[in-house]
Amino acid sequence: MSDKVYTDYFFDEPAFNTHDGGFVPLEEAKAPQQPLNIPPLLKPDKETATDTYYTVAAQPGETQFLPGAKTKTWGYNNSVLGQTIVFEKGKHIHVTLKNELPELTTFHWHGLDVTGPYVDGGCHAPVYPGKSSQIDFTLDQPAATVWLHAHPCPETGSQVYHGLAAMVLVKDQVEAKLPFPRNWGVDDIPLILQDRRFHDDNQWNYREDYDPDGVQGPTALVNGTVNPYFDVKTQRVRFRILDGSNRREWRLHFGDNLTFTQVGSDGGIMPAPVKMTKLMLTCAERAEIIVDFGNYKPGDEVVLYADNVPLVHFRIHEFAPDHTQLPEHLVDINDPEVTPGLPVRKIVMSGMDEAVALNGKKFEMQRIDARQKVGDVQYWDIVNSNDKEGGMVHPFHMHGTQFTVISRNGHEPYPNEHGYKDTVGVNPGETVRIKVRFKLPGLYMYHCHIIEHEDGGMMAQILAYTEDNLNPHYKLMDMDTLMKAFSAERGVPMDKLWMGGMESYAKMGMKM
Ligand SMILES: [Cu+2]
Repeated sequence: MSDKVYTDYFFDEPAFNTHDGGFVPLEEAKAPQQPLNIPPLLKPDKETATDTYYTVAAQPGETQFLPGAKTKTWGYNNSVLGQTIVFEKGKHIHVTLKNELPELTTFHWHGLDVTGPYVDGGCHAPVYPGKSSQIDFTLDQPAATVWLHAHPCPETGSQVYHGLAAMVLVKDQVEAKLPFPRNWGVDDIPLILQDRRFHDDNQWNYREDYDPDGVQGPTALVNGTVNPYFDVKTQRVRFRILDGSNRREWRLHFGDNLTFTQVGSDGGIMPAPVKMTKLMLTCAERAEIIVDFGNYKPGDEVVLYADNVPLVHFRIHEFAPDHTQLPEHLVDINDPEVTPGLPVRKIVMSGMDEAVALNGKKFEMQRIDARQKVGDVQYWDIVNSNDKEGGMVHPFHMHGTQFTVISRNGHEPYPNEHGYKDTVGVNPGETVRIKVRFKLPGLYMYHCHIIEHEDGGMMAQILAYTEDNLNPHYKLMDMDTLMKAFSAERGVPMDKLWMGGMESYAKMGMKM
């Protein structure tokens, strides 16, 4: 492994969200320390040599985050967030999606190469309250840390904020042979990073905290734990970090500037490990890092910080010495040649607040914005047209595929961007070139993953087609059907229905 240790966050400092007028800084937790919640692994309903069956239920519940009243929350097979779902590459997976919530939701598999728009679970795949639906797929993608979250446009922000987000692990034989910790809850630890504001009686209030540039709160939650500690009982610990926030980007570092090693990004293990002391994640991005606590002794405490706010306290216990060295090369990344003759596709993310748009338009569920042939490899240039001063980093996310990052304003991508990605933070004034190939036919959304930006219309959809099916027909959701459903479910007349993203359309004089 290269001995170089990177000591910066890579992103352009003037664009950090700390400078934005609407920024809500994290506050140091006042609640007593609690053990870090580890979302348990979901048990399959049934498993055979070739097939695995799961039931994933979106359900309402109550969660004890703080002393006093419990908070009303939603989760997957859990009161908040979810049980962790494990998929094995090559197996045929069957999932029953149950909606036990009072309103419609969708089940989006963020980072999975599955066909859209139904299995992928974006806005066109509603499951109505009290109903369930079935999906099945066979995964052909490398081991990775991905996630499941609700995605009913323009209500994604509110539902994710309510707690509908769960970690999903893809496993394969390549990762299984690498010298990585993989004992779940012991030395293989999820860190789902979110932030919330607790109102009276410890309740969340999405509408009161609504901001078209992203909803934030001053209290950090890690796996739904306020002010967590974790007992370290092995020298090396692997952390699977997910930015599951609606808007917050997380700048992470350990006390003592402890060096750690990033081994994975969104789409799986990186070709080579990267040593660093600082890591910034934008919304929906994942990083797998391995931390070596070998220089500490029982009784020591190591703190993980977000900016300067303590996030997790690692309490060091006795552990057996571990001298495992990571190889210099971890996995091969298949980087296909660009298909000759194709133009570079240009995607412009523009505006702030209610004015956000993608290629000058707001998202429309019934409009297909682009087409690309399955198997073709094309460059996409992702442009953030905001000013360097006063702009935001837009995390650009694609459904249905993992891309590679080619360049940032013509320069090398960041050192930890050489693996597969499905989300990439684009600085104001920057053009990020990515290489895109769809393996499966379908209709796929691509958008900013500041969730209020996507709900506000910074989103579009592309048809990945095959030569023998140039114009597949999909039944797409429409605003009238959606509004009627929410109106009936909430017992609110259509003209009184409030969804955050709709304000962005209304203020721009547009209909969804
Ligand atoms: Cu954005």
